Amino acid sequence: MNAINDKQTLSTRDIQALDSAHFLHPFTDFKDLAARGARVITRGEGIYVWDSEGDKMLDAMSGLWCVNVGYGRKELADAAYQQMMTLPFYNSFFQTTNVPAVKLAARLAALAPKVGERSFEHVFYSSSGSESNDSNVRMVRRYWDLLGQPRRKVIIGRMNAYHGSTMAGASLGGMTGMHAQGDLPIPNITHIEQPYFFEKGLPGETADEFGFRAARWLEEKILAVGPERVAAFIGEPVQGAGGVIIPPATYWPEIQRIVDKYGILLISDEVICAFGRVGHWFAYEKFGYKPDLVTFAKGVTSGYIPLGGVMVGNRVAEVLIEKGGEFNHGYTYSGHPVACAVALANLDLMEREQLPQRVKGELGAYFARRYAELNEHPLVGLAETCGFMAGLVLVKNKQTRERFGSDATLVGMVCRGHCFRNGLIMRAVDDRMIIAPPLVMTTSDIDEMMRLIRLALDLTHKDLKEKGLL
Ligand code: PXG
Repeated sequence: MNAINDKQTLSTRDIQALDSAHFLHPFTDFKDLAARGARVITRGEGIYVWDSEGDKMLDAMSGLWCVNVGYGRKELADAAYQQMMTLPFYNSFFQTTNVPAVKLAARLAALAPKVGERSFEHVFYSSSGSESNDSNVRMVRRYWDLLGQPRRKVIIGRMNAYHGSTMAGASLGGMTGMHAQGDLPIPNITHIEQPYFFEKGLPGETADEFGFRAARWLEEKILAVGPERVAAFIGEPVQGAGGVIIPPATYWPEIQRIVDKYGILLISDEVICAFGRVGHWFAYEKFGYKPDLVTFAKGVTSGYIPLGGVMVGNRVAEVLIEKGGEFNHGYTYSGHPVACAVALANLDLMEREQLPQRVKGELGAYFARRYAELNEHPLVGLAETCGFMAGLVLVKNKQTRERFGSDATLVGMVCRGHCFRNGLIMRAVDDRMIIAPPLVMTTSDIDEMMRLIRLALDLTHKDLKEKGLL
C-alpha cells in the first residue's frame, strides 16, 4: 500500500490490511489474526468503547486492567498537554530532576500505608510493569551483595503468575508457554504452585486450611534451594492474568511468617491490584502483609500514558542509599515528566471521587452480591470477587464440579465470543471468565454488566449443548 497520510480516512478493511501488513501484535498468532482482521477500537467514553463499525461495548476489563477512572477524562488530557508545553521531557540521570516526578514520588510515599517498621519513602520509576520487575531483580541482588551475602540470588515466584514479558519479567512469572519460547526462566529463578483452591483443594479441606498448605510450599522450596541462597519471593496479591486467582485469607499472613523466618525479601507485584482495584491504594494493606518492594504500573495513570515503578521500602532503600554508591540501572523515561503529571491528575481524580473507598464500601459490596448470583447458573462452578476483580469457572457438571479438560480453552473462547457479539468485553483464561471493570461504575452500570454476562452464559450453555460439549 502507498504511504499513509495520518489525516486520511481509512475504512475498517483498509486498517485491517495495514494492520496485518505492518503491526506485529503482542501475544498474537500473526497469521491467524491476519486471516480474521483485528477489531479496530476507535473511541472510549466512560465505561464504553466503540469500534470502527460503530459497535458499542461495555469494557468490563478496563482496557487491560488499567483504565480505573474510565475513558474520556479531560483532566488527564489537560495535565498531559500542560506538561508537554512546559517541559515534555528531561532525563533524571545526571543530577537533574523534574517537578512532576518529585511531587508524584512524595505523593505515592504518602499513600503507601506503613506496616510495622516498614515504610515506603522512595520510588524507582520505569514505564511499565515488566521493566519495574526487572528493576526489582536488580535491586534485590544489589541489596544482598551490599549486605555481604552474594550467594543470595534465588527469587521464588509462582506458577501461572504474570510479572511481565521482558526476560526477567517472564522468568519471574510462571507461564509455561512463555518459558518455552526463549530459554526461560533465566538462572536463579524458580517457582512454587499457585494458591488456587478450586483446582488444588483436597476433598474435605477448607479454604483456610488450603491457604496454609499452599503457603508452606514456599517453605519447602526455600529449604530445597537452601535458605542461604534465597533472595526474595514475588507474588501478585490476586493473580490477574492467571485468571483472577483469589487466595484464601490465611495465605498471605502465612507467607509473611515464612519470609520473616528466613529473612528473605517480599515483593508484592501490584501492577493490577494497586490504585483502588481491590479497594485500597495498595493491596498489601487488604491482605495484611508487609512487602519490601511493591511493583506498580497500569492504574497509576489509569493507562492514559505509560508509567510504572517500584515502591522501595526502607529496609532496601537504606542499604542502597547508605552502602550502595552508584546504582548502575535506569531507563531514559524514568520519572518522565508528562507521565508523572498525568499520574498526579489521575490520583487527584481518584481521591476526589473516592474510588478506592467506593470499591471497599457499598458499591463493592453491591458488585460482590450481584456477581455471586452467577453461582446459580448451570455452567458456573464458582463465581467470586475481590474488590473490582472477578472470576468464574465454567464447568461441565455443576454437581460434580467436573471441568472441560482439553476443551477448556475452546469453551472459554466460545463464551468470550458471545460476550463480544452482545457488547461486553470479558476475558477468557482457559475455563475462567474474568473481569476487572472501571472503578467509576454505578449500580445501574453493574446491573447492565450483569445482564450481559448472564446473557453470554445462557448463549454459551445453549451453544455447548449444540456442540455436544455438555
Ligand atoms: N505484573 C503484573 C501483575 C501484570 O499484570 C505486568 C507485571 C507487566 O506489565 P507491563 O506494563 O509490562 O505489561 C502485568 C501486566 C492479561 C495481561 O492477559 C495482563 C498484563 C499484561 C498483558 C496481558 O491479562 N498484565
